[in-house]
Amino acid sequence: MDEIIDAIKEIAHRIDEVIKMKDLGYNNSSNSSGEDQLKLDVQSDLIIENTFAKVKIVKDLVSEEKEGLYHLHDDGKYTICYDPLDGSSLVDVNLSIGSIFGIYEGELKGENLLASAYIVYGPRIEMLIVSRDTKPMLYSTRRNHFQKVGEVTLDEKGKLNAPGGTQMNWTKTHKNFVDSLFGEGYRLRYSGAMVPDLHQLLLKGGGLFSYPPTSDTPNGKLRQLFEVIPFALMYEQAGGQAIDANGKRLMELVPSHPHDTSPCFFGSNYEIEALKKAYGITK
Ligand code: AHM
Ligand code: MG
Repeated sequence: MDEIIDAIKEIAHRIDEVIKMKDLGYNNSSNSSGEDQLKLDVQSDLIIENTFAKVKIVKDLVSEEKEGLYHLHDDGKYTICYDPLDGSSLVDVNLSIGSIFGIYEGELKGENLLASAYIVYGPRIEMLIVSRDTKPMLYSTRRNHFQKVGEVTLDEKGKLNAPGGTQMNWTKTHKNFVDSLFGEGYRLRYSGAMVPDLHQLLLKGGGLFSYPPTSDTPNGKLRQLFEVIPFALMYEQAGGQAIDANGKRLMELVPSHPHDTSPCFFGSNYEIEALKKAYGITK
């Protein structure tokens, strides 16, 4: 597993370099800047593919940028499911973005996720790594090298509210619940990239990140294998909870297709218990 972590560190520096080299689309139409985004996504995907191609214990890759399974090594043991550049539409406005990795063994489902990691490309490059028997560990870069900062733990109750999706498409139940949190004094923190948004909650004690079922996306927007399940492990191991709109643990999801999505709620215990009550979830 150390080899995979080392590869992820290498990937972090290489993608960060590509982001910083990218031509800005400020003077172009949104269309041409959109094409630039696509190129950056694809470039990041290639960096990840080429780096894991050198790691013999990696059997297959599943990427947001690829249709199906991408085979690497016959004798490999692990499948890495990843989102190469989450929130890439925010590059042109210079907000933080990220990469997410889920390391699975066997059939691709929540139960078989062994470890996960994400990288935040912000003012500094930061990375969190977690496994089933560790707390999330934060690494931050100093002079281009990752240094261990410490374990991350969520408080029982947070102060931040990160509500995803388009409000006009929310259910009444969800709208009332989000409003009730603001009524309790929660502050809005939502950038539109799940990596920095979930990272902020993790480092600031907690709160709630939600991407509910909406009338336009009844199955949510975020992908199970490389977005939802890897972050579910982070939040559970940090002492919080991660569930879908029926109260099912996201770690129990079994996707039937690599790109399946799921509604998702990540938070500290207080907010998730309040959400269950608001949604009428009894378990
Ligand atoms: P992307 O895969 O096109 O980058 O979209 C994923 C992003 C997440 O990072 C973020 O949480 C979500 O989309 C935001 O969606 P919305 O603008 O609907 O709230
Ligand atoms: Mg994404």
